[in-house]
Amino acid sequence: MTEIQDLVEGIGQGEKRAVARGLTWIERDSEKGKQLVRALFPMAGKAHIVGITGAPGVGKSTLVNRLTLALRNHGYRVGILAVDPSSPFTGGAILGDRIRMQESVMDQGVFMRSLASRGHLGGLSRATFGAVTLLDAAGFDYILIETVGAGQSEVEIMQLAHSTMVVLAPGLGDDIQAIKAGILEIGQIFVVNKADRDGADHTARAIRGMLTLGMQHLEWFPPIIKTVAENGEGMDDLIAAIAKHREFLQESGRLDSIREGQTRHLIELALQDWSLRAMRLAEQDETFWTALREAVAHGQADAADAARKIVESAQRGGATVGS
Ligand SMILES: Nc1nc2c(ncn2[C@@H]2O[C@H](COP(=O)(O)OP(=O)(O)O)[C@@H](O)[C@H]2O)c(=O)[nH]1
Ligand SMILES: [Mg+2]
Repeated sequence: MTEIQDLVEGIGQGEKRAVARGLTWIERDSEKGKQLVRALFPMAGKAHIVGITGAPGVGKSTLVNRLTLALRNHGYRVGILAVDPSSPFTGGAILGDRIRMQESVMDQGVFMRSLASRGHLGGLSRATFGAVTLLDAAGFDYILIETVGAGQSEVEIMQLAHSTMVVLAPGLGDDIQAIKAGILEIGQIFVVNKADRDGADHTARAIRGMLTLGMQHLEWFPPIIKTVAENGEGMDDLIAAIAKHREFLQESGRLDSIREGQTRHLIELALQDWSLRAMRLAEQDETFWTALREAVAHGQADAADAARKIVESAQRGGATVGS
């Protein structure tokens, strides 16, 4: 058995060590990691993927911890990904999160990993896609992805989720600002956390007002759930809201189209890899490459012609002079 087949089998059986090793491959964005994701993808598709986004400090990590405990009490297995491009694995914020997570981490039915950006374009969303696929294939029923939701790759990450939860807290003064910043469109469930503080009802009403204004035409009206993540209040309401949203996705056929979109995404990633490899192969053949480059520079060939020649030569297994 090859190393990858071995790992695929271990992951399929939910072995934590195989899961951890596979995630490391994926996080490095290595060729082996990509092969692994492609091999695991057909095994995935059962988990419910929940995105948790919101400004720093609203209580996302605390909420993820509580939600995880509540889901465990219902007998579900939970995979958690903390995505924060500004905090590398050893960074302070993530470290704090990890300490808070420890209660969950001790449990066999829970797996938690922080993903940090490896610096190259699209690397974070690709790694997250791979990590979600892996946890799904490993049989986790719920996959929770926590992100601050600021940058482009985080928007892409949110598109991976079946249900996106937007978390707000009263008294931050930026409720309306956050709502204006396009967060209405991405949230299918709104959470007003820190409901133990003054102003939670006000925040909930403000969200409801904005939703009512903009979204009468929608088939799914996002519920607004008040929680106190610190003591676990509201977790069962939250679980019920997620279950209801999944039902909606199932009945409306959206669950199938999300899976189709993921399949398309996987093919697109493979295509990007393949075309980049073709490009590198062409560049390694100096004569071929120089001839192509100069032809384009002097207008004797179009860039698209050059691209076609690169693809053709890669199909033949390498660049050859004059082809
Ligand atoms: N009063 C109150 N504080 C909370 C609640 N949930 C979280 N916090 C606190 O808010 C702070 C930020 O929480 P954290 O989970 O790290 O927020 P994140 O940055 O969104 O992940 C921490 O000090 C938490 O203890 C809550 O429901 N009520
Ligand atoms: Mg956090």
